[in-house]
Amino acid sequence: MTLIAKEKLLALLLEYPKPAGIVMGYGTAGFRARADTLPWQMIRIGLLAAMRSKVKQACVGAMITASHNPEQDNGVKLIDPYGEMLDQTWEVYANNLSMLDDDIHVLWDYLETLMTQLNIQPHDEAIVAIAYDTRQSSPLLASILKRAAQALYTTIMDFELMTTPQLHYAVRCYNDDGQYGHYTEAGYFDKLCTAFQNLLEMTPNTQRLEPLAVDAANGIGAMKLAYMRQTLAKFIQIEIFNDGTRGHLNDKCGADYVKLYQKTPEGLPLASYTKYCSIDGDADRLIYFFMDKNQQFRLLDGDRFSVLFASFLSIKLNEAKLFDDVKIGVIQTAYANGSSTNYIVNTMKVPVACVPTGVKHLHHKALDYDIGIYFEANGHGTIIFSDDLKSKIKLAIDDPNRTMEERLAANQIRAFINIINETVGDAIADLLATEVILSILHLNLDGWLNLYDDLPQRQLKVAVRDRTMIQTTDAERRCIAPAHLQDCIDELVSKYPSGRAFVRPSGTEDIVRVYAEATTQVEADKLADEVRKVVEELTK
Ligand code: 16G
Ligand code: MG
Repeated sequence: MTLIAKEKLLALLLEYPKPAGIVMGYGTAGFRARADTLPWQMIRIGLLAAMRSKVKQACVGAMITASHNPEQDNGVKLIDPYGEMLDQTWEVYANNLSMLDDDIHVLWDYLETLMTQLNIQPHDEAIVAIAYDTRQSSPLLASILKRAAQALYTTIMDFELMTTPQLHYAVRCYNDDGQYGHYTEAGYFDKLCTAFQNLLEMTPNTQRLEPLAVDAANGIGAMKLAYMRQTLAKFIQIEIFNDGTRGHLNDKCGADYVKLYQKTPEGLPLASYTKYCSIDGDADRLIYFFMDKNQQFRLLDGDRFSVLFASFLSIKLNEAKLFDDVKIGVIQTAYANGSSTNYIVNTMKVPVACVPTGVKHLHHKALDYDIGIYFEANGHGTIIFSDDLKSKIKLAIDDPNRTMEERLAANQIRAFINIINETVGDAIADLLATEVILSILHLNLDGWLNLYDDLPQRQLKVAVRDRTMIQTTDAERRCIAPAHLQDCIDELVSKYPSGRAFVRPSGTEDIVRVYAEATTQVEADKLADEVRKVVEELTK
């Protein structure tokens, strides 16, 4: 049997050889590169997916996407049984496999060593769920991954076209025996749409929802939103633009473009709607925006979702008389605007934790709370609710000694939980959650934006000789290497009222990122530039 596996693998290695000298690391969001340099990597990741499934004795996911990157790129990341990102200790195995050349004996030896170490057999059962985004390169890459996993006696669930959060959801549901929901696409949409509808219908005096124009980045989200658009037409008019029929994926559109360039995407009718939002190429990021009365572009980013979601949940917990029994918290990264942190801590009285960049860090920290709300400023985030919280809500709903108002609030929280995709940030789920809150709290985008004023900020990229020279601590807010860099930054920052700045090596590009904020844009720009100069000087 092992011989057959070996033969199958050998055939794959011959068909998709590893280019000489290529080096690739499992980064913050898996392997990502130009699509034509990826086939060999799919063999390794297919093997790893099979091994992971055997060890966990559960289904794992493999998502093929390069998210907001251009069409010619692609990537792959693995999803653990609970719908979360691959365990970090396994990133090491991914990197080890990636380093091995096409020698079947060496590769097989490594697999055998790993199997002994992990106490698994080649024939142990394995299930891998595969899905991909709309990139032209995706089906081929998926088929290679599939064949590699099958060589290790793996059953494949082939979901084909799906958003990243959909696959996370499907893996979780499959392993949860349907407790979290049904793992099919219909199961996912039914859960979200039904919860949205329930929450609106049970709430008295909701505000009519204004039509929403969605920039779907010419990606997979457009296709999936089309179904939702129909199902929810009675409640909200959702119009989909950049649906892939004309433009290119993520090209001058999508959440990353809008956030990065702080401007409207191409392909939207800008005078016609009061509300716009952009999702990214695999629909796990969401950004809202609108044109104000002076026709100025106004952005609502990830920090704003944290504020909106935490406000709503705090209000409902208070109404349900549950606030004091529940540990609610917001998790941010150093990129969160200082004003948002200030507003959440001082006005809303909700604690904020800061963690390093990357969804896995935010997600992990969010598990410390009954309600852990996490968003990166770039629009990637969700909420996690503890089992204990869910039981408390259920008890409150059924408790005849509670007032109608308390029970209604508990019921609203329960319906809201069902709109949220707890496994990972989900643009479609977050969009529905946002709309429903705006309707219940009678907010328009202007009112939401006016909850607090952002501090002006500036981000810069600095090219350095070796970005690993920069080492950080305290959730990337302070530098410990090179020597004196932090002292220099501290001195520069002290000259600016409300000034803040930090530097960190990028996890996705060969550069160092500088962030600065201050009370005016001129000052934020100046501070960023001064920090850039010391970074350049000390990394020469
Ligand atoms: C990846 C991360 C994203 C993070 C970004 C930072 C995931 C799924 N994605 O795209 O969360 O904001 O990297 O990039 O974790 P940087 O290290 O280049 O600043
Ligand atoms: Mg994405």
